[in-house]
Amino acid sequence: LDNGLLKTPPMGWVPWERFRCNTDCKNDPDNCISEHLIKAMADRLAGDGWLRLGYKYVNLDDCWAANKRDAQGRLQPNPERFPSGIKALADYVHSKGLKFGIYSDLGSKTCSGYPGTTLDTIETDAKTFAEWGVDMLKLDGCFSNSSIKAAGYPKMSAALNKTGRPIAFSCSWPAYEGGLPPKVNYTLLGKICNLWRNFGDIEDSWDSLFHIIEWYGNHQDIIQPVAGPGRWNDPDTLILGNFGLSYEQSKVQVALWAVLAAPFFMSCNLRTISTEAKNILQNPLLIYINQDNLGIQGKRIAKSQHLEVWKRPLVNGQFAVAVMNNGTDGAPKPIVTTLGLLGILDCKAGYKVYEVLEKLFMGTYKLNDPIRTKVPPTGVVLFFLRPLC
Ligand code: A2G
Repeated sequence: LDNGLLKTPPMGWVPWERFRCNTDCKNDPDNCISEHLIKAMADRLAGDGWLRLGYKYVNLDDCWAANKRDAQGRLQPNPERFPSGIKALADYVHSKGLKFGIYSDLGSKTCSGYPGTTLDTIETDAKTFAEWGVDMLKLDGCFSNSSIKAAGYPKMSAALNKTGRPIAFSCSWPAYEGGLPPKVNYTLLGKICNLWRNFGDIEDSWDSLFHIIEWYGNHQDIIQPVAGPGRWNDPDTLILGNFGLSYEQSKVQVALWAVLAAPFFMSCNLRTISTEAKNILQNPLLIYINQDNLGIQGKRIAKSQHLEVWKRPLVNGQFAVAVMNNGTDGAPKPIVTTLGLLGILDCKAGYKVYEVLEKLFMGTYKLNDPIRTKVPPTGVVLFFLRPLC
């Protein structure tokens, strides 16, 4: 969507994968969906070095709304959990230098059963969000059908534009239509949305993560060309820092998300995140790759039984290359490759090669020099290559 926003993939935090629809503030006050939780995460984003690195959005997901619209037909927050109102919450988030995102659903109800945005409330809701100071809207797709979606997503895009407030627009539309043409029109999505969920929801496991990676690899010829500045494929949130991924598996997610030019939306508890996960997510070279200004989504360029090689071209003739081992065979898999085999041939003088996630300088390589490494089971090696030319 050519609204000047999200020229690089958005970075920030969303509650859904980690906090779900926890509304029990009585028994679980620190973890229920409430202004208290959002403020706490805003404090962490601003205070613990995240914002400085680019993690600037703090978004609501489902379960913020009251069960009924107000007397004027506007969405309103649950009064117990958001006693100060959404405008005050957005102001708080902005006072930290962050941006604020909200969630609605194009349908009669949200996925968790709260009031949705119907075709005849689109204009009202867009106006309400703009008045509240919202910077991003995710519009989900439960409880509606294909024709409502076909009418409603373009209509919301236009309504947001009409508010005059820059509001990034995240569309769940393709995920509800199977993610592929002819049911999904990616050319249209690129015109009306800044990002879109192609596929089902991530869960806190390696199986879920790997399944998503495979979907992006298997359908890359369709989805890779449509991504670019202002329009991104969204494979869902970063789940590292939670319960399901090992250290090596956590590195797989960030490496692949960086190569895929995917949004870096964390969904973990920033108050208790481990130093290990924090160090992975705060790796400056990783973020540099994810945020590359060319905005070209990477592709899987080779696949054998357990190894996959993914490559993303970056500005100034640089590249990122991820080698993933999806096997569970106990020993790290030794690999030998060359720049020539990777198709990185432009600079005959050679390239400096770094391993991003372990922060290693591996040396300078010419086109046929063997590059040797080992890839742990369900693990990854992420190379950054900088030409000497
Ligand atoms: O509703 C859907 O399942 C969403 N999925 C998920 O991300 C979350 O927002 C949830 C809340 O009830 C998609 O947007 C595809």
